[in-house]
Amino acid sequence: MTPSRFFAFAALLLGNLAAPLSVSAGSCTGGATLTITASSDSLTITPTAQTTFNFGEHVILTATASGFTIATYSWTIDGPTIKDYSEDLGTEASPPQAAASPWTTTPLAPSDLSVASVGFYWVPSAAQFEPNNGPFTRNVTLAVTETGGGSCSVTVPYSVERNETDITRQAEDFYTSNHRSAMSTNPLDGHVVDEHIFWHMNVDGVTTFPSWMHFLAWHGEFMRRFNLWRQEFGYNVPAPWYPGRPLPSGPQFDADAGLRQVYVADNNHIPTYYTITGGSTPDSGGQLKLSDYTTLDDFSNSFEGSYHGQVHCNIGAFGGSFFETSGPNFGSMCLASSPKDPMFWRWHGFIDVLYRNYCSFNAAGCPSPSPADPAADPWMADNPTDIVDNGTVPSPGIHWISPDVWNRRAEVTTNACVQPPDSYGDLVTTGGIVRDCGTSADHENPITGVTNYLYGTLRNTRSNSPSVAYAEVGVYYGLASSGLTYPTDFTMIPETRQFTTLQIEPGTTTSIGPIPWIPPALPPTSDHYCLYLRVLSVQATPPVEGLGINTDVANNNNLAWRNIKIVAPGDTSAPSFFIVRNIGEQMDRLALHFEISPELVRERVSIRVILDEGLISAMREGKGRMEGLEPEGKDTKDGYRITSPKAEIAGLLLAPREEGHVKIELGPTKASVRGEITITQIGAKGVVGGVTMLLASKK
Ligand SMILES: [Cu+2]
Repeated sequence: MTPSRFFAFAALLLGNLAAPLSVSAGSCTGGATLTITASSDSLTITPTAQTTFNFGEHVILTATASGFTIATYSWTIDGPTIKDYSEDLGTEASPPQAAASPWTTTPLAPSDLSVASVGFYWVPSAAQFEPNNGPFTRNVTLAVTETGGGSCSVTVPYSVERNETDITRQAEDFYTSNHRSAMSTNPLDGHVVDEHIFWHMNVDGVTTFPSWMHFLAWHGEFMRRFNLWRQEFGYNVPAPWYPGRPLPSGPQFDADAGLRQVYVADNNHIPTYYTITGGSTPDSGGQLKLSDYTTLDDFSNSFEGSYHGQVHCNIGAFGGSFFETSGPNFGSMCLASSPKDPMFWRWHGFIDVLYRNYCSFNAAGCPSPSPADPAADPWMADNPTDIVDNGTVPSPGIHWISPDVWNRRAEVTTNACVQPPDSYGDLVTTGGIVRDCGTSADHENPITGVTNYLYGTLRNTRSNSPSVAYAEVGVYYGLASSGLTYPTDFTMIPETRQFTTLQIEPGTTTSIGPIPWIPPALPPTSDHYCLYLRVLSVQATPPVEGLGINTDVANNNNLAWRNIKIVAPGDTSAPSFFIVRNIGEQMDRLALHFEISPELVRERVSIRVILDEGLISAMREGKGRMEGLEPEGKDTKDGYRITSPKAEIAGLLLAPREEGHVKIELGPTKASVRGEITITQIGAKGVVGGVTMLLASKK
């Protein structure tokens, strides 16, 4: 049969059958037949015949003849292909190696293509990387010569793909099952699992091994080796996952349900002593933040047996023995066979981020660090103009109206916020995913004594800023005041770990949070909390603070500040309160500027400003004056009515840290009225801070 006639025959076969035959025969002279059997031994002990293969799945092609004897073989396989690869790190070598063995691949040699059976892997062409997952057709042609003369050939099309639906045919399944030892009776127990089990059985905790084999360094190598494999076969490198977020779900993330537990993200927040910001709860050695661990061993010894193991066993089913290589719990995240579970690689991705964070603080103590991430510039906006300016410093305008943090009284439960679906329909909670939990327009004034939820926006839109591997945002609250100093006037919300976010890609802006918090009761002289946010990443220059928060927030795009009170319009708007405070080191004559937005001026909204006795006497001592305000009555206790869109009380003489209280009363307004009152405190050195009262239907 000539090749062209065979193609017609094959096309007929394909047209008649839904799937191509796994065993494909060609006719040769005299009624003899030549057959190709395609099979794989990646997931089974005995090779299983199939016609669709995955990238990363071992393919075995075997020729058989009936009615004649084959003298010579010549295989032509549509590429690209590799004959084999080595994922072995060399962990089991004795004596131990000074470094991990390199990743290598081997091409098919001419001699491999002239025998009865050929084993290899299909690898993608440049156009066949994720998200182009196929199926792609790859033809195999076998041409043989017959003993005693004559020749014949057969061409068979096969499909190669990345599976998007079957949890047993994902990258992890092939990677961890391939290269099974000859003795193994469990088809899913490949070299990768064996090497991981060997490490836990023989290396873990033995400090005489070279530094690359210690817990954090070795697992970093182990993970990067899988990433090289994935790149070879066109699978995306998996994003790390922070265990304080829900488990992602979908074929790329799921394991057999029997190997998993119900996962509770809130039980797996990162202990604050492993964060950059730190917290108030010490680790057993007294450490409050990551940089407090004097040596890498101090960090590693604390981390491995506690948080590391806890997350493993909060995902994976209990039972079985830790080192088992088969059995019902083989592949559980709670056993040494955990690399079978896709979440192993996402969890260790996060662990490697913490390792990189630690090594950035203590490079000298990290002899085998994971490669450091390049400098980046994650930021939060100070005001709407700052967004237009894309975070250029110093930011213009007023700085206490950040649109990038807001409070909700209930958690946002939409998929877009919690677990956005990716192009596979997977619900993703790993890094690299843009979340949408709303905007500052959703802000609700916090209610004291009950759990509220803070959300925020984190931006990675600065030019030349690469992917941010890890960022955390420390959130602090202070009593509403136009004069605030960080850290003196602020309390840290201990749940800053919920603003931990991973792999923010260049050019993306994502929601962060929630941070659950219970606002404490307010004293009568304040009616809301001011929020101060600090974005920290080892890839970014830490904020430079100390010039007062107004200057600091203007000069650092990784600082943000929100001092906004939402006032509901209507007949009975409750009064607002805030603190005026001298945060300087000298006596100062402070001024308060009032700016009324045009909507409120047009509606002739009555605004009354009442100073407490301390501020009345401060004004007297400072020879103060007022502009755009008129006394409401004969007594100073009756306060002053604002009569102009711009008003000022100047000359409030206050000693350092001295403070007084201001009350603002709004007269009746139509429910539809919107607008704002911006109050700015000005000292000898310029703007100190401020409070904005926003008329909105939400309160
Ligand atoms: Cu682990």
